[in-house]
This record gives sequence, structure tokens and C-alpha cells, in this order.
Amino acid sequence: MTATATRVGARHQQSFDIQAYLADRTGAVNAALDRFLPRATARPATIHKAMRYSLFAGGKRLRPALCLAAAEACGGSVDDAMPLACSVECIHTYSLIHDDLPAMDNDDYRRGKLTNHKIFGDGIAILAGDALLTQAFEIAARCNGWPRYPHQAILLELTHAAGSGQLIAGQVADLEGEGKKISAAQLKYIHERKTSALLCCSARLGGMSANATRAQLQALTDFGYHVGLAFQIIDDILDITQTSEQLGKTAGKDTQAQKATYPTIVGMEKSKRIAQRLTHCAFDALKIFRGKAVALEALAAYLLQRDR
Ligand code: GRG
Repeated sequence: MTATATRVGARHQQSFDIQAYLADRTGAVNAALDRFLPRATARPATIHKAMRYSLFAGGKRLRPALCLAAAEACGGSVDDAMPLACSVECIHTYSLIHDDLPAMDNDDYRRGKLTNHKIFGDGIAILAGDALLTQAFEIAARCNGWPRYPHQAILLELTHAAGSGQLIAGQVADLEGEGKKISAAQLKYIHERKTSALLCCSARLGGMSANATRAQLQALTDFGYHVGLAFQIIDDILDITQTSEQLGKTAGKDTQAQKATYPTIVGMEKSKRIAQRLTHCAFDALKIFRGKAVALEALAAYLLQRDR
């Protein structure tokens, strides 16, 4: 399938092979992650095997792709952005390992394979998540920083997105909302933190690695925020419409856990319209790049149309 980054009224109608782009970036990200992570044989081997098991289980690498594409939109390089792209993927993978634990979502499958705790046990899975989170900061800490974004700004960006005000806040609200009737506003609060914060951080870090101007960084923030919200709505829709085989994880989990989602609160059709509107907001945020953000535009279009 070739998704094209075209839309009615776009000033720059572009055709872009997003599948080829993602395949290329995934290869480069996987090679970089392999270099950054301790070898599977490094002592204690169990933890390094467990970290690598989930990290290389076949994730779509969307956050690294956003980071790299944001860097390119700002005139930066893939090489400069790569450590930050890998850092974000380590945080994302840690959150999935912990989310799958029996004490959280209790899932058996992730990325088309048995979940980390199913292979290594709960204790090692918790530690593999912890170790990936720590690894993310080590990778980022090795960057020198950029004139507008010193070392400290980069680390603060990651701590903000991964911390108790964003990623963890979203998960807390998600856990506390299970089985309860929650409003659309409360659901948006969860999505902003659980999902949008890390996607937005990915785009922003790409911009920072390119020494983005204040206006460029604001544009990437708007873009990442809206793409992140659309991403979670599509995820909720796919949980209902796709099979476990298609998703590589257990389908229908939200219904089973009596989780509030956009489809359950506003209905399927309205959810699709909201995701489209959010994606258009994301496109609008890219105008400042005057045609240099084709990869970001194609990624946003792909995230809206994706089937897994
Ligand atoms: C901190 C204890 C602790 C847990 C954190 C925040 C969190 C747990 C988990 C969040 C997991 C989750 C379901 C987040 C929502 C975002 C989402 C839909 C993730 C799936 O992302 P994809 O589709 O996955 O990009 P792949 O596997 O392709 O990388």
C-alpha cells in the first residue's frame, strides 16, 4: 500500500512513498539501536536479552520516524537526530512492556509476539522496562546539545514527556477510569498524556537536533500534539475493527476492560471525523516549512489511514 500525502486544497500536492520511507528509517533506527544497546551476551545476559526481545520485536518505529522527519523539515540531519530518535523508542518500548504486565493491561501479545513477561517472567519484564527507560537517558545524555538547545534542554524534554505529569499521568488516569463512565474531556486528558506527549516530544526533539528556530519548534509542537491525539483515536478504532493477527496484539481489549474510548463515547463515525479534523490541524501546523515537511505530512496521512 502506498499512502500519498495528498489532500484537497494542499498548497504543495506531493506524492510520497511512505512505506519506502518507513522501511528505510526503520532499518537505520534498528541498526542504531543495536549499536546503542548492550550486547545480548553482556552480563547479566537475561536482562539484555529481555530488553532486546521487546525492542526488536517489530514495532512500527513511528516515533523515531517522526523525530527524523522533523529534523529534516528543519534542515537538520538524520545522523544528528538518530540518538534522540532511539531514545524515544526506548521509552516507548518500556511503556509497552509495563503496560502489558498483569498488574496493568495483562496482555499476552505485543508486536506479534508473546509479551515480555510471558517469556521472561514478571520480575525481569519490570526490570527490562526500567533498564530501557534508563538506557534512553544514557543515549540522550551522550549528545552534546545544540546552540539553542543545550544538553539540559534535551534531557528536560524527555523527562517532561515520560514523567508523572505526562506519560505516567495518562496511564494513571487510564487505570483509574477503567469500568467508569468518563467524559470526552477526561478522555482527551488521558490521550494527551498517554499518547500525544511522547509523539509530540519525538517531533520536538527532531527539531531541537536541527537547532530549530522558536517558530519551527512551535510548529512541530502543534503538529505532534494533533497527530498524537489522532493516533490514539485511530488506535481505539482499530481495537474494534481489526483482528489480533492484524494488530499483533490482542484486539478488543478496550471493550473487555470496559475502557472509555472515542468510539464508545461519541460513536465510530464521529470518531473518524474527529481524527480527520485533528490530522488537518497537524497539516496546517506544517505550513511554516513551505514544502520542506513532506515526510511529516506523509506520516500524518499514514497514521490516519493505517490498519495496524
Ligand atoms: C510507567 C508503569 C508505567 C507504565 C507506563 C504509559 C504506559 C505505561 C503505557 C502506555 C501504553 C499505551 C497503550 C500507550 C498508548 C499509545 C499506543 C497506542 C501505543 C502503541 O504504539 P504503536 O502502535 O506501537 O506505535 P508499536 O508496537 O508499533 O511501536
